[in-house]
Amino acid sequence: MGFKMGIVGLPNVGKSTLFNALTKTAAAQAANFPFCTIEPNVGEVAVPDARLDKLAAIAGSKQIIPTRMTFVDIAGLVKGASKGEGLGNQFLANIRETDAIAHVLRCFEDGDVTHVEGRVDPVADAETIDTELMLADLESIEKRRAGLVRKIKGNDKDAAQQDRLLAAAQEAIENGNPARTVDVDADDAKAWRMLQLLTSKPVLYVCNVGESEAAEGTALSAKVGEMAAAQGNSHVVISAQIEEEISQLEPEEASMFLEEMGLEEAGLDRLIRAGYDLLHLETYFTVGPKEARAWTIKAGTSAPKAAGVIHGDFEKGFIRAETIAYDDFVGLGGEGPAKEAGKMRAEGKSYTVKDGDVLHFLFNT
Ligand SMILES: Nc1nc2c(ncn2[C@@H]2O[C@H](COP(=O)(O)OP(=O)(O)O)[C@@H](O)[C@H]2O)c(=O)[nH]1
Ligand SMILES: [Mg+2]
Repeated sequence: MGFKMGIVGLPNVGKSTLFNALTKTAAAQAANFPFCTIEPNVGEVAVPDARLDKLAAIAGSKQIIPTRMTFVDIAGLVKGASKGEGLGNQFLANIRETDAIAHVLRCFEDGDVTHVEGRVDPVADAETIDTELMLADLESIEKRRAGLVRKIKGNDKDAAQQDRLLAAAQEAIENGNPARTVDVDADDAKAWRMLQLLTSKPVLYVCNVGESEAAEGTALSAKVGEMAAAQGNSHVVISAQIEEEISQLEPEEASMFLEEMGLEEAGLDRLIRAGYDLLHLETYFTVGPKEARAWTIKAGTSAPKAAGVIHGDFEKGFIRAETIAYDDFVGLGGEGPAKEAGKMRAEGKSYTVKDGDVLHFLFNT
């Protein structure tokens, strides 16, 4: 499946610093995982999950393979981007392809680092970027609606549906609200997603604070928090610079460093998990002596579709999923004891996979 988060924000707010730290730390943490930077600005990171290590320890798995998320460092967003300033349309195309947005806001004061607007004001910065994205959406909505007129006259149902959804987005944006504020019926959800509107993507604000401020946050990051809450979005407080330093340390050194800074865990772990929550993602596991592996699904995914994440053939030939809940697997001490205790369930096609399920799929080839 592969979920993708775009890192956006004004220039010089710390996007690349964060992206580099993110990918380096993930590479170091997931020693077993063939980490890759796909392109200079695209990286896959392991999703930290302590449950996977526990399962592997119980089953004596030789290899641990975490599930992954993709991050993209999207440069070129400046005021006027929707009119082609900066990298203009190129960055817009990059954002379209993501599932969600991590919006980095500069909350650190540093006279040596130029702010494009000459002042540090994360709430105003957020508005600048949101405005550009809304303008870009508006332009594409108008173009697309014009292109649909003829099809609608020809009674094309899909075109009518698209137009209805585009009209709803247009109305929201014209009132100053991003497309994500539109209530979409379940029947329209797929068509809505296919529209790929920039402001329909879920967003998470990332407050980049100074090194000494990561534990407590600052007055500026608190303001961002208020703004996010008012919008129904979430935010995380991170110091990109600390994260970069951590990414260069050995794991033991890193935990000592975190303690010194008064931090419980690396901000990157929080960021990745927040992204996971934002996208309503869940994890199921496959566990055996060879490997323990985590797989990502959307909440509410059926067993055959979950099997399809591993391989299309698993979905096509799905027979059933032998299922053990995570708590049973760990509480009873593994697959054998769980089975003896009657905690291994045979689940069919209509089963909705639950977060933490340990699954074994049976399928026809
Ligand atoms: N003081 C300070 N400088 C930072 C921090 N994060 C990034 N920078 C600096 O800000 C500049 C721009 O950072 P960069 O990550 O390239 O920003 P981007 O344009 O958003 O990708 C670089 O010189 C960074 O070293 C931070 O938390 N504190
Ligand atoms: Mg950059």
